[in-house]
Amino acid sequence: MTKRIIVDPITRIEGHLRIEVIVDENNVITDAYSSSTLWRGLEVIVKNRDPRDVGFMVQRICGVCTYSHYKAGITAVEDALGIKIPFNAEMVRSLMNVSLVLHDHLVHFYHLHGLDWCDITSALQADPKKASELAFKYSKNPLATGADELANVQERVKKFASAKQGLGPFANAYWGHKTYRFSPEQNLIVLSHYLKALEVQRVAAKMMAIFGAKQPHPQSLTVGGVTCVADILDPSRLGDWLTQYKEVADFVNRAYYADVVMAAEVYKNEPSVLKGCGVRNFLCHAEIPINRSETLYSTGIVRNGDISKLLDLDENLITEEATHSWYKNDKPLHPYDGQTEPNYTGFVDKDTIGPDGNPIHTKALDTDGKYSWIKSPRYNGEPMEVGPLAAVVVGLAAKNPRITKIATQFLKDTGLPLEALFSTLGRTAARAIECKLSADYGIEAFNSLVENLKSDQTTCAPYSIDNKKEYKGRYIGNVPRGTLSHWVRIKDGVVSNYQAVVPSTWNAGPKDSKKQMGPYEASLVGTKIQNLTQPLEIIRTIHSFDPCIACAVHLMDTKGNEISQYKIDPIAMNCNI
Ligand code: NFE
Ligand code: MG
Repeated sequence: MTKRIIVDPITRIEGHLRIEVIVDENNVITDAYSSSTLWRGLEVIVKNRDPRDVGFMVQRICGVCTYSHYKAGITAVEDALGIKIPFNAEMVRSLMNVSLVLHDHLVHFYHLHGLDWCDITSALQADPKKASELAFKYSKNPLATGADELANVQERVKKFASAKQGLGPFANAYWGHKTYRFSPEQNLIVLSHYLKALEVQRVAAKMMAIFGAKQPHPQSLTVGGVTCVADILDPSRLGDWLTQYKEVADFVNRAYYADVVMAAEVYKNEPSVLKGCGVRNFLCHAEIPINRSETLYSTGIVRNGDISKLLDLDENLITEEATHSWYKNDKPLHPYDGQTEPNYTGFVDKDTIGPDGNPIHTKALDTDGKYSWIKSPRYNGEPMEVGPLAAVVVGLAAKNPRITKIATQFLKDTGLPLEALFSTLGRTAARAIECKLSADYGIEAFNSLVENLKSDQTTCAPYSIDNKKEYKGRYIGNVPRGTLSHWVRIKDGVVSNYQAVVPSTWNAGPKDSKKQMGPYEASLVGTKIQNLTQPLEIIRTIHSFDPCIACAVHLMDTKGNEISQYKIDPIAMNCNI
């Protein structure tokens, strides 16, 4: 009988993700299955709707990267109708994108992924003075790490720990796990930044609301341009964005980047985080224009981790298939012809050996059949990793000057070889590099906007829809979790087909008909788990992708049928909700 470890749900992510792995007698993962157990329905909902409404609806795919789907929906329709939006609108969209990237990556590193690297209970044993001095090793100008400030952080967390609810949001982690590597002082530095990041992320959210009217689910994009005209023409609103941008960028450079350099130093000797890159093909698409000719991100494909060769991205080679997904029609289809017809086949009974070594009878994924609500996107028949690591790898291959500068500096600051990027640790570092890209260079879009406003105040392009004509168009670009594309067909003035191929779909999708694993699955194979009842290594690697399962599935049961039951023990969770 095989030994099967099931982690369900993976917490500190968006949505519902289940991971099942098979381990050998040495507790090394030999096979892995990634499954979304959540079902939603946005591609179907926008059918037969006015294409001008699509952006507002598809942004409901997700509550995290709402702006990404909003912009994708609007831009796909603009592409279909042949609309070229004014430069001011392009730059304002970039400023909103910069705001999103800063917010999203900060929250992910500290509040979703941080506790995979940082042992909070150890921070309570630290000497604050020593920690304060140590912070200068990782930043010339460290943030939130004065000795008094750090002592105060310890006091706050000790109060938490001794209160009725125990460690509160920090409870139920894997404290004392042997693969935690930070010293007590290093843990205290990260903990102080964790708390500070709670304030800074609010500033980043406000940045989005300046031009978006609100966050999440901003409101100011429209087919043809943007509607936030009064904000663009008001110097005090522009000034607000700039002040907030500087505050967040400062945190990225003095805290986030410094903490990742520190993590690289101590974790470069931890074998379990130096694996975790099973699919070595990477796809990225240009995004965030900062002037009339340059974007922060580059377009292309890198195969087998070979950054000496940048391959052109041919959009015709993108497909999605459903061999192991709960949909009808298993065939790989290009998204313009994609289908989204559910075909739920459920779980199966399995005899297996559990983490404690005892035989168990359990419901498990039907791994020979269909086992996920996520489809399997492929490029030219191959799986691709998308996301910050892909952005950095493709950026280096494309000789993108800004990405190359930051990535080269990171390798210099840490003494790591390039190969180290192809790992769980590298993926987490790549996200910091990507965040720094927006923190250091997002200002260029701001300057381009201000300069252009001196002679041109246009914010929207006129257009018309001919109901007798058929249109098709797409958005393809890069959002915080990787390359996102939306594909629309318009007929009789309404949407006739809509498909979203989403970053977490690329990464979290199940095997395909050729048994090729997607990036989550492949990243786990070969990892040794120290303690099968505490599979921190699985969680760390999966978290390094920053999963968003709402995005990955973007379907829901419109009849309100029960899909599955979740039993949560509030006492075990140790929280007071
Ligand atoms: Ni729901 Fe998203 C991003 C998109 S998901 S967060 O970034 O698109 O992969
Ligand atoms: Mg889709």
